[in-house]
Amino acid sequence: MVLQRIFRAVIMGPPGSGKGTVSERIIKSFGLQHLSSGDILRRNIEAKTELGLLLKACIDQGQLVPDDVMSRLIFRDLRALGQSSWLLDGFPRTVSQAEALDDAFVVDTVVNLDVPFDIIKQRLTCRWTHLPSGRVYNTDFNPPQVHGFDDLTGEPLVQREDDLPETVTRRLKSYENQTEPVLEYYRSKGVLESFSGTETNKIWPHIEAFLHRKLPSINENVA
Ligand code: G5P
Ligand code: MG
Repeated sequence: MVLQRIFRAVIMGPPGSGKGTVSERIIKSFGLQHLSSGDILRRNIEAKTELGLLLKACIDQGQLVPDDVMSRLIFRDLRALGQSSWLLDGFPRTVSQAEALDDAFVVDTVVNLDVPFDIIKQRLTCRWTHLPSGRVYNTDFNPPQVHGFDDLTGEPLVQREDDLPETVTRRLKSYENQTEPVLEYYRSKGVLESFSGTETNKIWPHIEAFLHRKLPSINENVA
């Protein structure tokens, strides 16, 4: 599908709800640019800068990175995308981040993945990630063709340190306290669309149909 007008979307959901997995499908079907806050942070950590050390400390403890640091990093990358349509994954995660985003860009829609916490805990213990691209695998759900290696590049996969069970519990707590209010923020603006379920393959057709309905109406507005 070729977009005729700039379309800006956010994907939200608890840690491990499938934001990265669903984002991959959205960008493939709808051609949006994908920006993941977690991937940006992990690339900074890989670069072993002073900032990277601070970020690693927050992430390993299952805490959010301070709003000003996160916003600075994400807005720099968003500006670099210019007039493209994009899908933002993992940002905003606090009401103050949502307000900062609203000041800078119009968000057309927010897709929220509503997946039970017990399902999430199970999934994250089996996740393997290709750090340079952010591609995710799962030994049960979507295993790589060769165990431990990325399908496209053949490079090694790693398990994220913040996927340790006690860190996952802390991440879920910080989601409840700091990120759930963002859902209310977007609900009151009338742009939130929630999709509930325990399996990505069952949720996906609903998201795809929703975005197909949403995008033509945006194109018509331009005509
Ligand atoms: P991240 O990197 O944004 P989280 O915690 O929001 O991390 P995460 O862990 O990346 O989210 P996800 O993207 O929602 O999860 O889920 P995913 O990777 O697609 O799927 C999880 C696993 O389940 C994968 O193995 C996948 O294959 C599998 N899976 C998917 N669907 C199914 C299914 O149907 N069945 C099964 N069995 N498996 C499935 O953020 C990391 C940290 O960075 C900081 C915070 O410290 C955060 O904790 N951070 C921020 N701090 C401040 N502000 C922000 N805006 C920040 N953004 C990030
Ligand atoms: Mg992710």
